[in-house]
Parts: sequence; C-alpha cells; structure tokens
Amino acid sequence: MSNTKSVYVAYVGGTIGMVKTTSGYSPASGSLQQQMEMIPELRDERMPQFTIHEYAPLLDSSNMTPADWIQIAQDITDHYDEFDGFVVLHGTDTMAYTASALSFLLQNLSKTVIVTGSQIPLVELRNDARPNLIDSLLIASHYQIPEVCLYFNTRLFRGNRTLKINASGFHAFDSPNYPPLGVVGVDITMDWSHVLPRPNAPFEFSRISTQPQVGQITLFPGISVQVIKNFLQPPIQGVILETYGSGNAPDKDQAFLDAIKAATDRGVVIVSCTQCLYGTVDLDAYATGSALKACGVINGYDMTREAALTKLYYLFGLGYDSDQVRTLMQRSLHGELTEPNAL
Ligand code: ASN
Repeated sequence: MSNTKSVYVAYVGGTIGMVKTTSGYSPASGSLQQQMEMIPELRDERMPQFTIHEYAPLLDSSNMTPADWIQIAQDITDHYDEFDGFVVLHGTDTMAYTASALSFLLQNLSKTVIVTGSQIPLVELRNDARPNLIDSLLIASHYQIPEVCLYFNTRLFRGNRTLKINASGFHAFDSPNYPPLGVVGVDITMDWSHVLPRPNAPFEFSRISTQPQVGQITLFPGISVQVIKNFLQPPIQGVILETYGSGNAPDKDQAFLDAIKAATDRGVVIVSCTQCLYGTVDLDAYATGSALKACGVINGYDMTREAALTKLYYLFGLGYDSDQVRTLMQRSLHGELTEPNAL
C-alpha cells in the first residue's frame, strides 16, 4: 500500500550527516542528502514523501544553545499545517536537552515530532543512521503521537524522559523512569497506554521572551560553600541541585544550608533532582532531605536534569515569577515527571 503521508525533516546537524576531517567528524552541507539519494528504501512507495530543510550552519550538538531550540520550534510551527509528521535530525550529545525543550515549547501537539540521529554517520559502511532514519520516517508518518519523541536504536521514547547513556554504543539513549512509547522489532509495537492524550486546544508555539539565567550544581562530598555561594549570586534565577539518592544533602554543614536558604529567600528557585538514574526525590524521606526543604528547596521528583533544566528555562523565559515557577516545576506539564499520587 502506498504511503500518502508527508514528513518535514529539520536537519539540524549531528553525526548522522557528518564526514571525516583531519580533526575528526564534522558536519558537511549536502552530504546527508547525497547519501540519502543512494538508499533505494527511501524511495519505496511505503515510505512517506519527505522534505529536508538543512540548517545553516549544521551543528555538532555540543555547540547548540537555547536559541537553537527556539529556532527548531519556530521551524516546526511554520510548517505545522502542511505536513503530517516531523523528524528532527540532531546530534546525540545534547539531543535529550533539545527533545525536552521542544516538549515544553510546542503546546497542544496533535502530530508526531521525532528527534533522532546516530552514533555513526550515514556515509560509513556500517552505521546506525540508516535504521534510525527509516524507522523515524515510518513512525512519524504512520502514527499520530501527540508528543515530542526521541527515537534511537529500536526504541521510541517520550523526549523529556530521555538522557544519553552511552558515548560509543548504539544503545545511546534511555528513559529510566518512563517506559518506551514504542518498540521496533519484527513489528512496530506502540504502547498507547503510555502516550499523552490528544489535546483539545489548537497547537501553539509557546514563545519565550527573555533569556533566563539558570544553572545546575552537582553535589559531591566536600563541595565548597564558597562555590555554592558564588554560583547562587544574582542574576541567577533558577538552579537544578543534583542531590544524593532521594534528594539528600549535607545537613550538618550549616554554612551550606545558610547559603541555600539565603538564595531561596531572594527568590532563586532551587530544584532537587537526584544524581541516581532511577527513582524519585522525596524530600521527606531523610533528615538530610527535609533540611533542604526547610531551606526552600523544591522537589524535582523523577525529572531528568535535562527536563528540569529546560523546564526552568522555559518557565522563567515565559516571564513567570518565582512563586509561579516553584508551583509549575512540581507539576507534570507534558509528562516529564511522575506526580506523587501517581507513584
Ligand atoms: N558530537 C555529535 C553531536 O552531538 C555526536 C553524535 O551526534 N553522535 O553532534
């Protein structure tokens, strides 16, 4: 049966279209499209029609910034009505940040958006680019999934639940606290029970008007209070504090607690996210967690640092004040966290 659907491909950069240079792999304009022309399966009538928009310059995703997330969101918005689905070809290094950011920027999605890429370029004989590309195009055209997804190595994930877990293997992404939305094997099997419901409002791009100051601190035994104090200086507005286990920190270090409290008193939003891959923050579980709560730190539950950071950026970017940001950070906006009564 022929595929009458159309997919818009936003080619942002990443290894998938890179070529070898004397300083290692680097993006090269036009190379991906040339390689794609040599893949007969892409012209199979069961494949969707697709249009590739190559970004200039193509980026290794290590060079990407929030301005790039906004550009991709704008690009999808500009073409939203014309196409049935969207595939974003992107580098793997910061793919989880972009997928998380897009999940907040693109409101009331009713079409599938898939972010994908590869660990080996399409130009190489042996690569993971080909299956990731073909599978993403097929899924984006066959299924109407009202979410920003990330597809990699046979699994379709909710984008804002993902993180990069492997620098060299094909199994480069995982979603530790949420099951895959789909698995590609002999068949493509969707788990609709884990997909977000369809929106009942029209699609819109949630435009960010400011450039918020947000950051991230990872706790480690012996971290200096001076480092924390410096980090929390104005103009910082929000910080992800990567805590131990279920949200714990050194409660015997009064200077540390004082520095945290002084910042939250000034309106800095400090969100506790766990350094662990699996599980959730519970600030009431240990005295070392409730001490943070008493200093005004809020609960990031089971959010990845990528989701928490991009969500902070998004909420402050929309102009919300600290109290509104504190409330919304602890609620699931697009399935990025498991609320306590659902745990
Ligand atoms: N450095 C590359 C990037 O993020 C890695 C990759 O795509 N596999 O653009």
